[in-house]
Formats: sequence, structure tokens, C-alpha cells
Amino acid sequence: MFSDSQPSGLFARLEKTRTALSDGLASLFNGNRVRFDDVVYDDLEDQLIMADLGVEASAEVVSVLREKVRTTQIDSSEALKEVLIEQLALMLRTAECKLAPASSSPKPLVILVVGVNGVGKTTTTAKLAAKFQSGGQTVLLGACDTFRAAAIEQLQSWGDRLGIPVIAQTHGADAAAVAHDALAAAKSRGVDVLIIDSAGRQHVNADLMAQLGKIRRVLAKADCGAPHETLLVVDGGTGQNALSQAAAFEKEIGLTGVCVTKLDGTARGGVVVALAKQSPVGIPFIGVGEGVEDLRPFSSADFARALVGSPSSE
Ligand SMILES: Nc1nc2c(ncn2[C@@H]2O[C@H](COP(=O)(O)OP(=O)(O)OP(=O)(O)O)[C@@H](O)[C@H]2O)c(=O)[nH]1
Ligand SMILES: [Mg+2]
Repeated sequence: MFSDSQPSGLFARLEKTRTALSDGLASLFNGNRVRFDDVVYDDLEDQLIMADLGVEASAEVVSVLREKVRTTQIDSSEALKEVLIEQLALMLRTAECKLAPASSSPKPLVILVVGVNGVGKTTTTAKLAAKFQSGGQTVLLGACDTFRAAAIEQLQSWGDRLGIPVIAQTHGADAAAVAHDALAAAKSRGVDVLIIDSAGRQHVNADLMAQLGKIRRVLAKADCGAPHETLLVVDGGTGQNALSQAAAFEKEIGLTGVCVTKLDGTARGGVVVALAKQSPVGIPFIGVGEGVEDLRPFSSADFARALVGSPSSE
């Protein structure tokens, strides 16, 4: 399900991070000859940290590269790049994951979308809905952001565009009550997938985080397995703060996956590597644009190559 029909598109979309990393790598070398000394390794580590891989993941990458250089014939920046791609892909592999299949559980598959303000929750909700829809599944959306003005209209306008019904109440209504209504409607209509958009909330705000717990409880009461997926959306440009967000949401409500968005607009896409290393849950999808088609299943090999590779080898 959800295969990436445009793998080459990913390469173009990650241009900002790749350019930063590739320029950084190129600047380490004199011509195409590599002088593998401590200065090169320290500079490389700095470049990786600047791309937001985080200190730990960057140190790990450099230590593996050191070992590879010591034991194999690597004598060009291109060869080093290939080893770097391999190592990144290896570190990213643990983050590959898929959503629960919509058909396996009793209907509907319930997906709760959460995250801090402005990260792309509503857009990701719509993109996900479109993916299920194009896979032949029926979808219903729950407008549980009753907090931000115009949030309901934003989701409704996506629903109109996609021809997907939206269950909503009024601005200021109890979000958990909307979730309850949405699940009841999804059951009675026999839809395959219910996706619930929630209000942006800072992970450090205890009251707002507790409200999410209420949404969860209401869903679980109506259907003991629900929500089957709780997806945290993080903005790929937020850097290491994404890790604190993942930890806080995981602690408060438990997550099944993290979707990293806006990777098309940042030079810091390396945060995906840091997340792969530190987050207990995988990354089912990444967002690489504002369009409904810009949600890609996360593939470690494609991502590693798009991050530092060369287009010819894709
Ligand atoms: N470039 C780019 N923009 C994105 C992506 N995902 C979302 N956006 C944009 O980010 C902005 C915020 O998206 P929303 O989906 O409204 O974010 P949200 O998390 O629902 O925001 P709140 O509900 O206010 O917390 C919009 O302009 C989206 O078009 C992405 O992958 N790439
Ligand atoms: Mg929103």
C-alpha cells in the first residue's frame, strides 16, 4: 500500500538539505582527493550536526566512516559519499514502518493526528485521506481542532476538495465530543478509515496535553482498539526540538508513528536520522510539499540517497 510512485521526486524535494550537506562535503576535500585526517572527520561531524542529525547520530556516522576508510579503499569524495549513504540508510532502516491496514481490524481504522502548532497536522490529515481514498477505501474526517479560529473550515475545505465528508461541531466545542460523534458516524456509515485532526498544542502545556488524553479515552471507550494509530506530526525544520516533541507526546498519549513534514523547505532534514535513532516509534510518512500528493512513504534507502546522493545513481 502507498508505494512512492515518484521516487525521483523525493530527490528534488530534499534539495535544501542535500545542497547544504554536499557543499559541506565538497568543502572538506581538496579537488577530488581526500585527505583523511582528524580535521576532515571533525569538519564532517560539524556538517552533519548542522544538518540536524544530532550530536549522537553524527558521532556514530563519523566513527563508522573512519572504520570503513581504515579498512577499505576509499580515495575520493564520491566514494566517501556512497559509504555515507549506506551508513545513513542503515541507521534509518529501523524507522521504516507502515500503518495498520485499514481492512484488518473491525471498521473503521481510527487515526488520531497530533502535534504542536503549525507543523502540518491538517495538511497531513488531508494527504493521508487522499492516499486511502486513492487506494479504494472510504474515509471520514473528524474536525477535532475546535480551538483555532477557522480550523474547522480549513478541514472542511479539504473535505470538499477531496469529496470526503467531515464531522464537525462549532468553534469552541468539546474536542472529545466531536471525536465521539465522528467515530459513531464512521461506524454507522461503515467507512473504512476515520482520520481525526486535532488542535495544535505545545508539548510543554500540561492542560492542553491532558485534553488529548480525553480524546483518546473517549475513542477507546467507543471502540476498544481506537485510536489504532496515533500519529505525531513534526516540522522537519524545527531541528532537535522535534525529539522533545516526540518524547512528550509519547509519554502523554503514546504514539504509533511520527510524520516529518516540510522536508522540502529545510536544510535541516537530518533530523529524520536523529528521530530514527531516538524515537521509539517509526516514521510511516514524510511530507515534502503542500500538495495533496506530497506525502511519501518513508524509505530509508531513498531518503539516505536523497539527502546526500547524486541524481544519476537514483
Ligand atoms: N512546504 C511544505 N509545507 C507544508 C507541508 N505540510 C504542511 N505545510 C504547510 O504548513 C502550513 C501549516 O499547515 P497546517 O496543516 O495548517 O498545520 P497544522 O499543524 O494543522 O496547524 P495548526 O492547526 O494551526 O496547529 C500550511 O501552509 C501548509 O500548506 C510540507 O510537507 N511542505
Ligand atoms: Mg490544523
